[in-house]
Amino acid sequence: MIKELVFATNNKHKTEEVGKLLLNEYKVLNLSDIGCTVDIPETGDTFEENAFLKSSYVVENYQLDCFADDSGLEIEALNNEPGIYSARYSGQKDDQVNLKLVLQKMEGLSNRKARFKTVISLIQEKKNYFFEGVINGYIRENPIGDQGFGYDPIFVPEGYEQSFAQMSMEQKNQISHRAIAMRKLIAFLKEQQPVL
Ligand code: ITT
Repeated sequence: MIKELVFATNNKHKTEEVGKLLLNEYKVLNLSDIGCTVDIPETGDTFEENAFLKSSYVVENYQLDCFADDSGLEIEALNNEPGIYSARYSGQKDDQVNLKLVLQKMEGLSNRKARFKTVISLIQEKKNYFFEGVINGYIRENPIGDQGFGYDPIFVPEGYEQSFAQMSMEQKNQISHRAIAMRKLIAFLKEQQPVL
């Protein structure tokens, strides 16, 4: 029987990406699947703290083992902004508005270096484990592509010509920050249960 694993997220795109990566091993349940409609407060100062706030909320309120990711875009020329504020950089949780604000702040800047980062917190039998994934790239002058979410239309990974938003989910899942962190999580789970 296929096992279930709770992913503490309200973000449907994240659920879909991660669901594809765990396809053969686990059925992924997100917050709405377990009946949690709360937007868990992310009041930490780091990706680690925020990921842990989300996973521990589920453990405390639902008594279920769980993992959560906190992720974001770090732009060198903007002192690593938007970073942990990626989801609400403009003050609104609106991908289009946030992306436009980044482009506006980057106007005329020649250093376009950026990276996407994900930190996953997994809580299993009351113990917390972190897994990290990073992908380097650069910020385009203008958005392109209609796949993915968030800042995907302006992020081009190192060694590629296409933005994340021009890639299929399968392509993005080969290389993305979230996929790198998830592969570490999957390896960890497999080590514990070699039959997987
Ligand atoms: P949950 O907290 O419910 O998981 P969220 O969207 O609020 O969903 P985060 O707090 O981790 O997630 O914020 C991450 C933001 O960073 C996200 O809203 C995007 O704006 C951006 N981001 C993260 N990963 C991304 C990716 O793979 N592609 C594009 N943008 C991404």
